[in-house]
Amino acid sequence: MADIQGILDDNALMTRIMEYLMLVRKFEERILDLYEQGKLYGTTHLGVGEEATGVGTCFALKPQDCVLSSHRGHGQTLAKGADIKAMMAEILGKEAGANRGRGGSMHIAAPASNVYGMGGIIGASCPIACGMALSFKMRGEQDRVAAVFFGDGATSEGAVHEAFNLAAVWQLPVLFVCTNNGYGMSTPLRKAVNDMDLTKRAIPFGIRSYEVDGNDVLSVYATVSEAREYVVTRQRPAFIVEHTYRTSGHSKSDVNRYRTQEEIAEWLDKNPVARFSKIMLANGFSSDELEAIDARQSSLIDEAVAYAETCPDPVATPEGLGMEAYAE
Ligand SMILES: Cc1ncc(C[n+]2csc(CCOP(=O)(O)OP(=O)(O)O)c2C)c(N)n1
Ligand SMILES: [Mg+2]
Repeated sequence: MADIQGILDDNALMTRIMEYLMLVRKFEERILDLYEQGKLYGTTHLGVGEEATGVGTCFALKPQDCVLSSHRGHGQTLAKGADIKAMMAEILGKEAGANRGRGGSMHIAAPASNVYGMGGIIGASCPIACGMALSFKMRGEQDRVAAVFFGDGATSEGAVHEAFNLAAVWQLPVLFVCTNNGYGMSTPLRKAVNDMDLTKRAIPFGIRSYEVDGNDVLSVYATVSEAREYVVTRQRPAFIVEHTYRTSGHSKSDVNRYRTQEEIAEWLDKNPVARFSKIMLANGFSSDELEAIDARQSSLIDEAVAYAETCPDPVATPEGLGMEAYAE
């Protein structure tokens, strides 16, 4: 595994990780708040409790690496560097949004940060990641990977297995990242698969796999760094299973009848943000410093919401219907 001590000794990196864990958590809590005020269209899928997966993974990537997300990708998109104001405006359906307000919570892209979009079709981003990685290979871009996030439920989708096969046969630099939160909507993983060890999904394709405690941001960072190194030096895909849990519901229509309050409480105790705060305190940061980070991140969210709320709504015209559906 890559060097965790090296991260612990890097105060600037530690601070940035904490900033993003807090930013992602606060961003999603505010989205919930805005949703409950009736300010969002459609639904939204929050990853409260899963912050360390997006932050740890995207921090281990390089700026030139491309990311594709699933429906639960706010944290990943933010951590890869997407503009928070453009994201907030998108979620509020505004013309100034990342996708001009046409995509909403589930379809945010930020090409300037090499984030090529979240998406609602489970598993469908995996073949797209293969196409991206193929383009890197054809252009001779050796130090570039396509990282694609998907859930445990998606691992039973044909598209994921087809993408594994293609990536293995064509030796593509794809980092397949499974955020295993134990559920696909209300279906627990134990009822969806015969063998809960998802790393075995990579075996038939000869793909190297890794697994990590997805609530431990430093382990995620170190594991993804190691996997990325393997992908670029060997020019082969890798599969990472990050074990985590969403304490938020599947989406806004989730009434949580499929799991117990005890189970949720148990995972609230493993909350990755609080867990990393303890690591910061044990490594020389003061509670005043943590409070200052917390306040700064709250201000960023306040500014993003204030900005988004004043942005104009998109104007619907017949000519505009196809806009933003295709790249020009
Ligand atoms: C191809 C496809 N099948 C079914 C759905 C409906 N659906 C939306 S989210 C979801 C569960 C996905 O579970 P998982 O992959 O574990 O991701 P998580 O929601 O847990 O992050 C399903 C079945 C869909 N969007 N696309
Ligand atoms: Mg899941």
